[in-house]
Amino acid sequence: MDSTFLALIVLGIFSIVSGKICEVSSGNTNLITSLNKKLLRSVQDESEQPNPSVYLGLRLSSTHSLSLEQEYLTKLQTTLVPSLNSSLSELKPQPVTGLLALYALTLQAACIDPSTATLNDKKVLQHLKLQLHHEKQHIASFKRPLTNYYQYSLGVLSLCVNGVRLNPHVIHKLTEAEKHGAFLHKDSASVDTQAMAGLAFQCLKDSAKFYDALLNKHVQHTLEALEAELVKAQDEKGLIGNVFSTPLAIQALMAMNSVATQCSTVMETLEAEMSLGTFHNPMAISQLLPVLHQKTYLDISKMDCTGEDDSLVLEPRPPAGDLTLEKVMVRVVVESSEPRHVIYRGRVRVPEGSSLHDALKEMQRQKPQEFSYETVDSLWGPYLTTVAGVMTQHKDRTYWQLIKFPDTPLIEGIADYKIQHGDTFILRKSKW
Ligand code: B12
Repeated sequence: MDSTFLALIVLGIFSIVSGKICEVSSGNTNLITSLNKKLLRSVQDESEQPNPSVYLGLRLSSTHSLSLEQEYLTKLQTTLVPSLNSSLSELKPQPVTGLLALYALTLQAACIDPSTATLNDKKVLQHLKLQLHHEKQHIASFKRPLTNYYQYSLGVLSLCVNGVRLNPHVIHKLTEAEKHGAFLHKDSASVDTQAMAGLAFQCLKDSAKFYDALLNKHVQHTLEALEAELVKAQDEKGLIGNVFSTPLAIQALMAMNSVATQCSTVMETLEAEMSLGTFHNPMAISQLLPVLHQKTYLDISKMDCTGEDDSLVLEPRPPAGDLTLEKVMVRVVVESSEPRHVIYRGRVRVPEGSSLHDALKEMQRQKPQEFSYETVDSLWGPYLTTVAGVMTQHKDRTYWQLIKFPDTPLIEGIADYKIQHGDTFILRKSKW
């Protein structure tokens, strides 16, 4: 038999057995280095809040700057520990499932045994188990988690990756949620949540020895359903959901060894988006980098922190040019719900390339009596909470939805969306 033909057969069998690894084309590997450097630059930016997901993105890469990673870990611990301690205090407890899960993964990615780390004198993993218990109780009473199913899945993933046996009832609640189509982002399917749950269920499948046959069967069914949903959602450009959910979805499909993923199409699209600068938010980069390095969050359990490539070096940044930018007009309509009515209508001129956040700041500066807004910090940047004195709250499930007129919801937040000439935005108080 011809040797090339044999090699092709072996490759074919290999990809069927081991699933597909979605790789960047060999001519574009410079895009990976450039994203790694972008993420490393963000950790030096004092105006950015330390973000555990960013640390995971750096750790799951093949090249490192070990000294900068170590510095970032220290910075993360100094900010996260007091904040988690206060959220977990018995006086005024706040649900922090997602952040706690990311913290436990951070410790593991740094090769610090999370089972030895404590918060308020209790083990980190113990806290996480308790958070999931509260989430489960909340679902039993109110038919939805305390936080959301994305964080619930992240919690399950983190405990599982840390080798902890989960309470079967906690797992069962997640299989039920999947079955009843509860993984939503407002009214449509949340690919990010399906992907995070997919990663969690793959980990549970790999830990089958901890659970009984019936639960393992449920886990297997849910995993198959999630794989089918992710594959079905892949569009002609290879995207699953939108450009920001696709990296997590690909991570999940890679972890599942799925053979149905359209790898070359999706990687082509992601490479084009990387070249366009779409991935500039550190959180977005942090969820994409593992894919580019053929890793998933499940690989955190295998990390041993030895013999790592320490060759990632940042060149000095070129000085920013002194550009005089043209000004563009932006219109903002603020709408309240139930009944729907306009509570404010305004316009403002801002330099080209400004963000929606810049425009809101300028509107507030010019007319503080008429227009004001408030934000809270989050891992994705500033999250809009109050507009024109109207507040949204997690407990009543309201939020300010960002819409580009007439009806296109933005897929980025106020600080990331770059204004285009003639943009009109609707800030609509909505229910999720
Ligand atoms: C749940 C969720 C929501 C919920 C949050 C409330 C809830 N149910 O808990 C709701 C439906 C309200 C929501 C709203 C929005 N979301 Co959302 N959301 C998520 C999701 C699935 C999980 C977030 C989470 O819990 N993270 C874990 C915890 C530990 O991190 P955290 O930072 O503390 O979490 C808080 C913030 O992330 C904040 N939040 C949620 N969404 C967004 C979006 C932005 C831009 C910001 C700054 C903050 C933010 O709410 C979280 C809970 O308190 C993520 C998916 C993902 N990959 O992260 C998308 C995601 C973050 N959301 C996204 C978007 C675009 C939005 C909106 C801008 C949509 C819109 N057009 O209005 C709005 C935010 C508008 C605003 N007011 O600033 C994008 C962001 C992409 C990007 N490049 O910025 C993501 C990645 C989904 C996606 N693939 O499109 N979201």
